Amino acid sequence: MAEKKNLFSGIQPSGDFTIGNYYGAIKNWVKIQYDYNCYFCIVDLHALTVPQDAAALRRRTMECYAMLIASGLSLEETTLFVQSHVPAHSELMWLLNCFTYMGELSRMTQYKDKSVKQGENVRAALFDYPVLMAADILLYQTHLVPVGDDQKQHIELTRDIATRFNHLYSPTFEIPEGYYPKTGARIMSLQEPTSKMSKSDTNENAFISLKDAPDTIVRKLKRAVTDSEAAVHYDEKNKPGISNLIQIYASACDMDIENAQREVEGLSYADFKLRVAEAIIENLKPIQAEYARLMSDKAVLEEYMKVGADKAERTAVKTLRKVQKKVGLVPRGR
Ligand code: AQP
Repeated sequence: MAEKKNLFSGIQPSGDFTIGNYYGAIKNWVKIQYDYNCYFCIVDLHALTVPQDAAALRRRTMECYAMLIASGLSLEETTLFVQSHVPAHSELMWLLNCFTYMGELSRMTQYKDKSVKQGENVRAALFDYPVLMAADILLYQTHLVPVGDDQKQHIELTRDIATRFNHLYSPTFEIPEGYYPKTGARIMSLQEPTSKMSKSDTNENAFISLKDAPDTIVRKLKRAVTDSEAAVHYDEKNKPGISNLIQIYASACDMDIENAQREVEGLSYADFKLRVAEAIIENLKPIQAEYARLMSDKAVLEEYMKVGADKAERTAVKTLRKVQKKVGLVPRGR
C-alpha cells in the first residue's frame, strides 16, 4: 500500500471557533484524518500578529484544542498540537527569513489588507507572518495544505522558498501543494453577508460560535440580515443573506445547495431561519457535550497537548537539524 501523504493545517485561537471554521475546515479535517498523515496545529504564534489579551489567548488556546477533539479529531490518528509548544517553528522561521525577499512579502495581499487595520504601527510580525506559515508547513515535509482561496498566495510563497533552498543546497523540503476540498463551504457573516464569517468579528451577532447555546443560535439567526423579497431561493449576487443561510443549512445537513433549496423553498423567512437554527443546534449538540466533558479536566487536556507536541516535535526537529547543518550552523555538543 502506498505511504500516506503528509497534510498540515493550522487554525488560529483568535476567537471561539465559528460554524464558518467548522463547516469550512474542521468538518472536512475530521473526514480526511484517516486518509493522510495529518498534522493539525493551533497556531497561537500567528494569533499574536494582532493585539491579544494574554489571559484570553491562553484560555482560548486550551478551549480551541478541546473543541478540535470534541469535533471529532482523533489523537491517535492525527498529530494535534499547539504551535508554540514546538520551538522548531520559530527557529526554522528565522532561517527561512534569510532566504525570503522583502519584495515577495510586500506583495502579499493579506498583508496589504490587514496592515491597513493596524494604522501607523504595523507590526513586523504581520509582514513576516507568511514565513512562519512556510516554516509550519515545511517542517513536516508536507505534501498537502488545505486552505481557502485567501491563502493561495502564501502557499505559492512557501513553494518558492522551499524550491530556492533545495536548489541552493540539496533536496531538503517536500514542495507542498494547496489542497482544495470539493466540499468545504464558505460561510458568510450573518450581519454582512458579503464578508466572510470571522471568529474575531467585534459584532457577536455576525457569527455563531461552536459554544453558543441553542437559544443564542435561534436569536442570532432571527437577527440575520436578509432582504425584502420574502422568497427563499439561492442567488448569491442579489440575495447574499438568504443564500448564506441556504449554504449553512446545506452544510449542516450534508446536502448540496440544490437539494437544500428544494427542502426549504416556500417557507416564510421566519420559519426558514428557525429550520436553519435547528439544523445547527442538532449538529452542535454532541460536540458541545464532548467539549464540556473535556474542559472539566484540564490536567488531562494538558497531557493530550504534551503528547501531541512531543509527536510533532519528533518530525519537526529532524527537518530543522538538516537545515541548520546545511546552512553552516555548528551542532551543539551532547
Ligand atoms: N467563514 C468561513 N467559511 C469557511 N471557512 C472558514 N475558515 C475560516 N472562516 C471561514 C477556515 O477555517 C480555517 C482556519 O482559519 P483560521 O482561524 O486560521 O483563520 P481565518 O481564515 O482568518 O479564520 P477567521 O475565523 O476569519 O479568523 P480571524 O477572525 O482571526 O481572522 C481555514 O481553513 C479557513 O479557511
